[in-house]
Amino acid sequence: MLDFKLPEVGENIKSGNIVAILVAAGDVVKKDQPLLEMETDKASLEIPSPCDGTIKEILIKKGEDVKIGQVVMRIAEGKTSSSAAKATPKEATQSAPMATVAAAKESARSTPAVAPSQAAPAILPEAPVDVPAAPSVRRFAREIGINIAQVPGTSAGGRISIEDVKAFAKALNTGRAAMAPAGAAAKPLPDFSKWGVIDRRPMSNIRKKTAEHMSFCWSTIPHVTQFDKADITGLEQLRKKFSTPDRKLTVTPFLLKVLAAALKTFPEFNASIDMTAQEIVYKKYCHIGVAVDTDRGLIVPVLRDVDKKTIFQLADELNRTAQRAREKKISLDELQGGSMTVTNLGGIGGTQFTPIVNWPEAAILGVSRAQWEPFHADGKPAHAPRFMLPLSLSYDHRLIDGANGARFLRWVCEAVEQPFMMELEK
Ligand code: CAO
Repeated sequence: MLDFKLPEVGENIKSGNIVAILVAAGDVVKKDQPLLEMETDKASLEIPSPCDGTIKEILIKKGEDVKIGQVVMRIAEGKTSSSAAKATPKEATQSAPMATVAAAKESARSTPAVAPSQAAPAILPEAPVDVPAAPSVRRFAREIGINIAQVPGTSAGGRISIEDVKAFAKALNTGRAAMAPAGAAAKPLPDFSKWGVIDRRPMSNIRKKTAEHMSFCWSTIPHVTQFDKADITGLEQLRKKFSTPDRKLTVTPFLLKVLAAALKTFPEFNASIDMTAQEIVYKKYCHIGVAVDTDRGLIVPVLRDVDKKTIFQLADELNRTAQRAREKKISLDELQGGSMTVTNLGGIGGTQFTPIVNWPEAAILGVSRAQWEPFHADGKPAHAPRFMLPLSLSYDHRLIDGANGARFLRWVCEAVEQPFMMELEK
């Protein structure tokens, strides 16, 4: 008969509150099967059985504060007990839960977070012990295939409730992992007024949607950003030559045209990854989103069939669309169905930036401000300066390999460096 004592569960933890007793007298238990749920002021955890056996007597009650080392159960050890279970009671009771804690910590360190769409009970790591959730909540999350470490807690101190787990699961099921925005809301901010005057204002709808969508894109897509520069000295001459007061011709429509051709050459950039079906969706159309800065925030209307339009047509459509976006005239339909997005911050400034891929697209082209730069051919003294356009391509690394990311961007650079190849009218 083993007098099972409440084992050591961590440094400086002297006692804990029993929140649930998971077995009854007479139950046959296996080694490592949870017997108790206990909460300490540092963590919530399950106390596993040190051996195979039969519970003979339970000496504590739910809600009771129990000291480390106190005998909590009597267990008749079964014949199939492992060597660990046959160790002296002291060794057994002290080593098992510590191993669980250590394993959980190790698991939390070494196992990457499971992507929401991939969450499956079989591959879920044990939640780290410092995730603030009761064992019953952890168990519920485990049972429905949710990694508790990813669930934002909405109770005091970010504690995770069963309702939080359900809300998270619901968000996953509807394909909208609202994890990040909920998490942001869940984590209480400090009281900033302690340090000075503050002003709180409600978020606009655009801000809410942008926050939710950006968090989702950022947490779902493994991003890589590739940087390059295109020599647009020739393009700049062409642009100025054809720009009129009636038709503003900027670098953006040229890039749209080049991107349309690049998407045909590199079909994996005009694709979406479907992790659920384990398939890649290749699109045969070429619709490109353009990020527009409005006084209400960022809007990304999509220009349709960019490959079939001339640069002049694209310039006109871009100007009209940007204007309509700023006048709140863009419909929901116009914001959907993009193959890829271009975001040009060059009119504002900056040397490079790392744009976030606009899910479910696979890539986004960031454009920074073109600048005149000295040009040294073969290490010789500088020739006439060249007008260089910094480009940054962020892409979904699940779908696109780094070498293809570099090839795609180089291709784009070389295409804009040969503006005489571009057909303005066709
Ligand atoms: N380098 C140098 N100059 C540039 C440039 C660049 N990359 N891009 C634009 N310019 C110049 C234009 O030629 C124009 O010059 P002039 O005033 O002398 O005619 C001026 O900057 C303003 O251009 P624009 O930005 O209005 O025009 P556009 O067609 O290139 O861009 C649009 C249209 C809608 C993309 C842009 O107005 C806009 O809203 N950009 C912001 C996008 C944004 O917020 N992105 C962030 C999203 S988060 O990733």
